[in-house]
Amino acid sequence: MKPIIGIAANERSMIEESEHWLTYTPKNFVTHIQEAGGLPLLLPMGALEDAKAYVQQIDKLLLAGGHDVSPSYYGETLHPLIQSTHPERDAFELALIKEAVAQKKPIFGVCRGMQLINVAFGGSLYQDLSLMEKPTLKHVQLPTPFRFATHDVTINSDSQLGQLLGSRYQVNSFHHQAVKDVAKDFQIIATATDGVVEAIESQAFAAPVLGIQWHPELAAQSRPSEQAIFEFFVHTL
Ligand SMILES: [Mn+2]
Repeated sequence: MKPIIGIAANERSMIEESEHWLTYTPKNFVTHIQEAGGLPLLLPMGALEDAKAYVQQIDKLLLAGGHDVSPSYYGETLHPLIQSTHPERDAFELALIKEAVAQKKPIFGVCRGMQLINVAFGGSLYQDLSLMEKPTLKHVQLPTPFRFATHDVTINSDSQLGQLLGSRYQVNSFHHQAVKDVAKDFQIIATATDGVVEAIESQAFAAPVLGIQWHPELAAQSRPSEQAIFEFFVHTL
């Protein structure tokens, strides 16, 4: 049996200013989970009480990138530098996280997914990287294509991620927010050279919870080590 990987879906309008909306996830998540031997299953936003039934259908939960997390979940109001939020997406994905923990199913978050995990368990975020005290690296690497790694990270060599990727690694970068206070019960397991948190994990629950700040789905086609992250998630986490 292939592991069924539930992917929390995003929404967008079909064309600018259109009233016709699409439920979607970036196809790279689908293809790289398939290549890793998993069976991706999209979970559209819906009623919070349905999160339980959705999670019952899956073996593991993937939280993808996209919107900024609504700062009300970590006790702040919207800073002028915050970008697009989607309160319904926040609420539904938080319900999925709660259910995945209750049903003892592993969770993997990418970019926003990692940030939402941190907030879900009591952590906070920088609403924009310019609000960090230290000068930062270029964490929005555009216009450099995302298949290229652009900054270094140091990964805790005791962690499974460190054993998979090595303690010195390079990643792509496409985020304007970052973890501020890490959630209780979580450990920072990867950090950029400017101090930005690039991966967190928790072993405090019945199933592991892992989040990474970079985008393996945008690099896995050309970098085997990034595809290895999907294989680790599908088969090991
Ligand atoms: Mn980065």
